[in-house]
Amino acid sequence: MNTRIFFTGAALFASLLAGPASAASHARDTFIKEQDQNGDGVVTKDEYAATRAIQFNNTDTDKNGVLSQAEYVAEFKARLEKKLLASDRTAEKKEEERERQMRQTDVRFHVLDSDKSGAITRAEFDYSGWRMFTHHDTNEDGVVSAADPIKDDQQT
Ligand SMILES: [Ca+2]
Ligand SMILES: [Ca+2]
Ligand SMILES: [Ca+2]
Repeated sequence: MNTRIFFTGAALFASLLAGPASAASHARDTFIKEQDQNGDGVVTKDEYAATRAIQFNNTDTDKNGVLSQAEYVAEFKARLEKKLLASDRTAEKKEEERERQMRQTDVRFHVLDSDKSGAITRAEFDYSGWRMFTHHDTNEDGVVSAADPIKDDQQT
């Protein structure tokens, strides 16, 4: 197996899932900020599994056990609108950002829906989540923290 190709592919996949990071904060730090529930700066596997489960259940608004594209997009849009509300960018810039992000969200949905069934199952959701976790846990100690060295291919 060609590990270099694997890591490049994994990084691409993870950056697609994580979405664009602002210049000021790195994708790893954004990940920690969003997933660190007890605020100790460290994301453990248990903590991550717990927040992912909550996120899945909150997104699955009709509670049928899978995420439709509409549910997935709605969940992301709600978070995006909150971020845009807090941003001091002009209305025009916000609209540009909204359009760009929503396009990317559609792309992400189809990446996550790996068997192209039209919905994200819990297994597909968990798989992408662990891909992201291991992507950020570069020192492979089972937690994501500031101690994880940032790889060159993670700069986006
Ligand atoms: Ca934590
Ligand atoms: Ca659903
Ligand atoms: Ca680590």
